[in-house]
Amino acid sequence: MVGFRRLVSIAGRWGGAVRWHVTGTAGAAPPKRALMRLTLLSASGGALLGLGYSAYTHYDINNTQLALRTARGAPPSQPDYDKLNIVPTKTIVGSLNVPMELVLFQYQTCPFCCKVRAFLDYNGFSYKVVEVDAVLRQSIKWSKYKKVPILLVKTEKGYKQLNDSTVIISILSTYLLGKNQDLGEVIDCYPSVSYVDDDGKNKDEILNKYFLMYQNLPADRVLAKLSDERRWRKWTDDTFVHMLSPNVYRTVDEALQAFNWFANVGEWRQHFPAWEVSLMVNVGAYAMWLIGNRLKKKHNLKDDVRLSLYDECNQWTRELKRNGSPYMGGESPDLSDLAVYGVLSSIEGCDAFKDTMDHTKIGIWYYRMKNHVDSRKGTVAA
Ligand SMILES: N[C@@H](CCC(=O)N[C@@H](CS)C(=O)NCC(=O)O)C(=O)O
Repeated sequence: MVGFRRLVSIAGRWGGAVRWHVTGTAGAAPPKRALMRLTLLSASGGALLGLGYSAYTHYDINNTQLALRTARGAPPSQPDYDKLNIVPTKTIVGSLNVPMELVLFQYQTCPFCCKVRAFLDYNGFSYKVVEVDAVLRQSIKWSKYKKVPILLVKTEKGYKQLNDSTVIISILSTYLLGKNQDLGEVIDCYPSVSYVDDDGKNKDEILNKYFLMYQNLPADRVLAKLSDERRWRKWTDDTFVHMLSPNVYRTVDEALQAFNWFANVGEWRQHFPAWEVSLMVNVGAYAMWLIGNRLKKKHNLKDDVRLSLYDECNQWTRELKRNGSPYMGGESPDLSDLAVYGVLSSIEGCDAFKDTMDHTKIGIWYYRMKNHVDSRKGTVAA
């Protein structure tokens, strides 16, 4: 669920074309030692953030260092994480043994947060959850980044704040690929680049956010799989997720039903004052119905928005069939399976979800995924 306070601006931002330039401090020192051979694997560069970067098929070390300089040129000021008064609303216990403590700041039914939880649960991470109130957003007041999910990670070296679902998943996946890695060094592989968008606004973006970092170049067969995985992760963020709002908020009644479900699964009545819950449900539903209509046009959904949702689900299941395996990742889910599953799970209590299960074949894969995620099938033994 997207906090409605900012919805109009978010709607305006999503999918917008951007003009960009690299900013940074010239001559800043390159990283003392390369954590890894930063192999940004062969990419469909044109797809990368839609920045018109189609000429790139391979990123090399020089390119990456340019970006690293950018990130190091102007280090953002950090809040004093130790002084934050973090009051978790839930604790999830998995059996993955990693030397870090995680706190996820989230909205329970935000598709991006669901995507992160699907990843964390599947891999057996233990983590605390802070349910953020969508109106006042008190619990993330300390953060300059104002969206959820935010993952705060505490290691023996201190705190790291990870923003953006895709970034969180790529960083933790890269972390899991290596043994005894330093999280800070993994994070350094995902530098932020500043650019100015078409509206003249300053933006920060992590250009390689769909890439995992390997210490050794994987075999060609694996490279091809990784490229597919990135493509479908990106499709989830750029296309699939945009099917949700116009469908869930198709009518005022459906929007109200959705918000009541959000209130239940997010346990809003336990965590937030009654006035705020009532505001979120009633005003939120109405606002989202209006915005859902705008998003329908913006993302060129069909008149009957359900048909667009079914089309995208069918595209996914067709590809699974073509793959000839239960998951896009083969015999076990990969990050694209987790992304699509996570996003779709965010509307599980809505009519749109039920209709999708009735009118498409995605349910077979979906419930297989649910079983895997809920039983933490991806947990790697210590
Ligand atoms: N690209 C981000 C998008 C996150 C996002 O848009 N989150 C929404 C909630 S679904 C948000 O926090 N919006 C700001 C607000 O609610 O004020 C990600 O993948 O994490």
